Amino acid sequence: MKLFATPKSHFSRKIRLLLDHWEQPYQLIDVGNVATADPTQFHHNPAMQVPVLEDDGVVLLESDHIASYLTRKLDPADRFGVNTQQPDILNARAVMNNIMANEVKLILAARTGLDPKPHAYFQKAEQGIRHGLRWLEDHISLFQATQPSYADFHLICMWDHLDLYETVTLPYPQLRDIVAKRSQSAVIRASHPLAPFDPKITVAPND
Ligand SMILES: N[C@@H](CCC(=O)N[C@@H](CS)C(=O)NCC(=O)O)C(=O)O
Repeated sequence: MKLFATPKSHFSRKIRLLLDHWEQPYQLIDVGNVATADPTQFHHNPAMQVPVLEDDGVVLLESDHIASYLTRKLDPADRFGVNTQQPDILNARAVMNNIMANEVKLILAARTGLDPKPHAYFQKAEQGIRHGLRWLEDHISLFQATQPSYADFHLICMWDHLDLYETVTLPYPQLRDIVAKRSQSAVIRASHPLAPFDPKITVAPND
């Protein structure tokens, strides 16, 4: 099983956290700079994004589709609630995906030489992040179950990435507390965006 990703990719970390909790061995392949406009660098994903999963001849794009596929294959009882149909959890996950996508817009604008600040398009993206975070803070009960869930993993990936890039200030004490509590786990810390790729599972591109 191969996961094409980058060490800092928050969308890829959603999958890494599932695989790591299932103790499933996999090769983690760093595709390099995601601003590159060449599908071959992304295992031929025409969207030119990570994560991409390759497993037993199956290639799968899109983090939540990958999570769903892996759950059906490795964890049919779905202990992390990946395939939940609960509207409030699905809404929380949509809000988090939107925050993360907006952050990607802002980061890639800056990385490719465009200052996002004066543009209404990017100002809306930043506002989308702030409104989303406020919505999540106001729906904190969705994250307070005793057992960690895929929604918790998603929150951790989103939060640590925002914190690292300092995209916005983070005055959301309840979200911060949940992430801090969950991050006491070594499994969760192992995929922090600043943690090195585990050499046991890391291979160079093109291997
Ligand atoms: N909807 C996609 C989003 C993936 C995504 O945006 N990944 C980022 C890295 S965290 C990326 O590759 N961005 C490159 C780009 O958007 O051009 C998913 O959930 O897999």
